[in-house]
Amino acid sequence: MPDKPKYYLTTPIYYTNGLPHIGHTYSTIVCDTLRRYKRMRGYDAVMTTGTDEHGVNVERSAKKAGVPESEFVAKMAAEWRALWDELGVQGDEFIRTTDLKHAHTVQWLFKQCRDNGFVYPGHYTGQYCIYDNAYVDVKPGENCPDCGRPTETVTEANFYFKLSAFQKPLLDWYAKHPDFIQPEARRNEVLSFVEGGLRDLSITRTSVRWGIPVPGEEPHVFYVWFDALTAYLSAVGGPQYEKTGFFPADLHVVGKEIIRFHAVYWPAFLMAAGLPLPKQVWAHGWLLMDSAKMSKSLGNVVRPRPIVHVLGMDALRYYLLRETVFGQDGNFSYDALVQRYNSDLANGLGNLASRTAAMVEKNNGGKIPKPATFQPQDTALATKAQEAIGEVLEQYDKLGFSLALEEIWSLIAATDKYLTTEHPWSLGDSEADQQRRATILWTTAEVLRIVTALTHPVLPESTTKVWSLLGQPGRADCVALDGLRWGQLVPGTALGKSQALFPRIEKAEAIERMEAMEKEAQNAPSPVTTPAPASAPVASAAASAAAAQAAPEKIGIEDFAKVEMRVGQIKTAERIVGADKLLKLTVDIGTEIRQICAGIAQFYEPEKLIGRKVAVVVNLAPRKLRGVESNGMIVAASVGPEGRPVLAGFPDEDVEIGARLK
Ligand code: ME8
Repeated sequence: MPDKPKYYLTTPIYYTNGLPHIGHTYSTIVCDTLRRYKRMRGYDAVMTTGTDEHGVNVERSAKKAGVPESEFVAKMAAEWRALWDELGVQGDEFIRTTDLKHAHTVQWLFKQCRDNGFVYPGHYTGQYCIYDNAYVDVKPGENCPDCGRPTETVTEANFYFKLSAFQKPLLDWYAKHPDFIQPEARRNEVLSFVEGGLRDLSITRTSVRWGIPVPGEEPHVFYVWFDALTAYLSAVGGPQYEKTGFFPADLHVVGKEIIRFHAVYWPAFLMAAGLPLPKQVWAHGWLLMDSAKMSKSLGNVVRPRPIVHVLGMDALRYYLLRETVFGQDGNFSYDALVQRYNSDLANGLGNLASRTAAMVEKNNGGKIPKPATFQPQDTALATKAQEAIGEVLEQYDKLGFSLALEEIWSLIAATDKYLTTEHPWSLGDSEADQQRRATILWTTAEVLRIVTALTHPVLPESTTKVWSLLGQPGRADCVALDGLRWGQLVPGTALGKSQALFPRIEKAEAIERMEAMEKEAQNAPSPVTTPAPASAPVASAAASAAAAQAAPEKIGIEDFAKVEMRVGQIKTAERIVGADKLLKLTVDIGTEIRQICAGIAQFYEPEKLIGRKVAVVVNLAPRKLRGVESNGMIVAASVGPEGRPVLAGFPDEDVEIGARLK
């Protein structure tokens, strides 16, 4: 038997500094539906989803939760995973960017790009908050948007990726592959961005600790996007991708705000490394809440769990795919959700299934009847169903989920109408009536079988029940859609057990319950609140490498022992031109004289510092502040709302230079 064709698709790799809302759910459900669909079309389809776990935001969130980063991300990733399970998502690979295999792939990709001459060392200049240890997106002179304290213009050493070299190759690629970026509007947006010229991209950081180390170049860690995009490769074999045969991806599904990363940076990295490019990047629109993008930062999010608890997972899947045209923005409303549930699922599919089963039970002893002579109205419904198969598959192929579902529900509506017109319940016991009823019931059950198979990728839970209710062999997900035809329902098949599908629900009550649960979820403590026990396993070697440098709020003595602090004596102190808050010091730490920059210039006169004994962290990785190397840190208290630094010192005794602080 020939091998099945392979199909590889991906969701974005979601940030772990928050929990999923239904915007994230949307992308994931789209991919899960497509993966199920492709499998039913005979593909060996594989889907990757996962969590993007590095970077300053995770550092901060972990700090806020009072746990080490490795523990924070492990708990958050477990939450994301559990939710996808509850939504019936069958991701084949859940990649975490703290997985060791991922770290190796990122390091390998970097080496390929570097060996091919597309990486060079340089410096990055930006506004840096010395209190939060992070670059912030503000102009020189502006304060940190997070803590409100002054920022510094800082220059740090970085490795740059020669993105500028890929302007022409990318434009050539887009021209040769007109379907590479979808939809059209996003393609145009990317084209004009690339045509406008590409600037080289800084792909490492020395100001961030929580990241994948650049081998041999510590303290450099990879920029989160170089790290996260590579997850698509590490999930399917990494450097050995040829062995799995799934790389490059057939489809990357992303939200429209991250199209540039996927349609410009990612293909450029791959070209630089000599790797094949994905076939397509599809950017869908946003779920809006009150006309604004649903997002954690705006606080206007709706979570999937309350909806799943009240209406079931299929209801949410159906609503998301039916209500929004793929590629466009769509507004979320509880009202429309319950409306869809009652009209399309309870009264539509659910009602058709239960009344068909009840009629077959009552009139034919629970066995699919044998049809007699088909009348034109039976044949008309058969034709509609047969045509629907073709149309629905075509729409699924184009990611036209809402149109596919519209087509299926139009078939359900036609069948309801057919039953109303043919009213099999009012036929009598004569031979002719029995035969007519058998024909109508077989026809109705056959529509239901086709509808069930076509809807399965979207409604996996309920269609599995309908499939067994119809007594069909195998599982609904094993149906070969390519072989689905009108007329395959075998008379005499015994119906299976009837199970509740979509019980009708009162709209106001459903909304009230979902809103109450949403409120509860918003007020619930974060899933990550307790400090890690000393023996807590770290997420991975990559995480532990980074965690070794991290400083959680509560740590064991062995962690504290990693910080080496010594008594130092300031030998020289001078201001730095252009950096009015920084002083450049040379400090004797007993074994050597170190150059250290300290953000104390506004509070200490340089001359008065000479000879002063201070506490120095001596094993900090060196970094550049305003282009000046700083090799260690002077310990100071941060006093008052403006964070005035007060140097720690030893007024009681003349301590020896180089003595260790324990
Ligand atoms: O951007 N409507 O992660 P993220 C529709 N880690 N989709 C939405 C949405 C909304 N209101 N809000 C979020 C990142 N999404 C990076 C990705 S990939 C290598 C790295 C979906 O957690 C949408 O797919 O911010 C969007 O692109 C993604 O979640 C962003 O997730």
